[in-house]
Amino acid sequence: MAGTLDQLQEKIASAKNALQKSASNVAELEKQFLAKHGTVNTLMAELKTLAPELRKEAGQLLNAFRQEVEHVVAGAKTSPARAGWTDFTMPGIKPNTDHVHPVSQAMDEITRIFERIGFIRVRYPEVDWEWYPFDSLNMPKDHPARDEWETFVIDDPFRHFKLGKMVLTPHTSNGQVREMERLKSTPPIRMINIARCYRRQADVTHTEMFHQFEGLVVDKGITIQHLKGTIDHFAREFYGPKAKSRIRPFHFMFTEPSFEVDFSCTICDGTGRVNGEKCRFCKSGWHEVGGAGMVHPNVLKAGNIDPEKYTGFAFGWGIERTYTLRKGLKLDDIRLLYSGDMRFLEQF
Ligand code: FA5
Repeated sequence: MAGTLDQLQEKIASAKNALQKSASNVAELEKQFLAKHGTVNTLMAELKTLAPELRKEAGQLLNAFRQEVEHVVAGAKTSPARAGWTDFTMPGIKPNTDHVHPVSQAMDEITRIFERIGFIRVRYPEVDWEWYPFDSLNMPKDHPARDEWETFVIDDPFRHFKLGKMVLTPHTSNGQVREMERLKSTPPIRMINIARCYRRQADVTHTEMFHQFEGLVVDKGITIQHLKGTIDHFAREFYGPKAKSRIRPFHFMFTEPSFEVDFSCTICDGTGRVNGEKCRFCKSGWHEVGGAGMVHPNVLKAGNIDPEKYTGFAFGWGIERTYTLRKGLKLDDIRLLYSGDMRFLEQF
């Protein structure tokens, strides 16, 4: 019996319905609709049952259906859930893993430089009783020298009657007497203390949170020569073989004598001139990075070490400052280091 166009259209409609509802993967779709005995070919075979004058229109309907099937199968190929497979050769999406922050890189490098010459890396609290950053360092209560450290004080209901108020440590020197206590007041001491510090300061060369590294050496017969030798060693290791250091007289309550420490400029190699003109990075050939000196006898006493038997030196420098003086690292504003701006940080 000859088929009718209506019957064929009904069959195509139910096949389209099955196609839309199908959640099968690519292989199953191809098998069900496009294979030799699949729906498309089965319907095509019905063409022969139609009267010749109906075949042209029926053929167009069937071709449209085939294209719809092919479109659905092509879509399924790009959908991993329907494709049933994954192309592991496709380039992946690069994860934004990034890298270690420049200040952390500097801390690792500084640690290694000092560990190689026998220093031991330690860490002490960033929130500490004022005894450690002040009183134990020969700065009695209410001494005006404390003002220089512009310290954040913690609202602490448990104020210690001997150790005083709690503060955010404004310098790593709070580690000096803590290290003497850790070693039960028994030299030799060779400490490198790297920590965050906090001060009420914010401008292009200061941040409220910054990092310092503090060296402390105490033993019999320690002199300024040991201090200068250590500073020179650090300069060469960190800035390169041509780097030089110099110490200038200064005043700290916890060292006597005290010095400010400068490193030669890495742009003009300490000459102060580039191509006959004044070096625009340093203007003088030198950059100041922090303080140093011979440990004051009162500090040794606060750590229960006999200043008649032992002497020591200490230094404390800013990591951000020390790092940004490296060759090619002209940083107009050190606050950029903590801006979280990836365009800036990705350069390091
Ligand atoms: C001190 O903090 C002394 N404790 C250093 C010291 C240690 C002297 C041991 C003697 C013996 P000063 O306040 O100068 O010193 O700070 C040292 C360095 O820390 C500065 O030269 C600077 O490089 C860095 N620094 C200080 N304040 C800030 C700040 N707000 N932001 C960034 N870096 C800072």
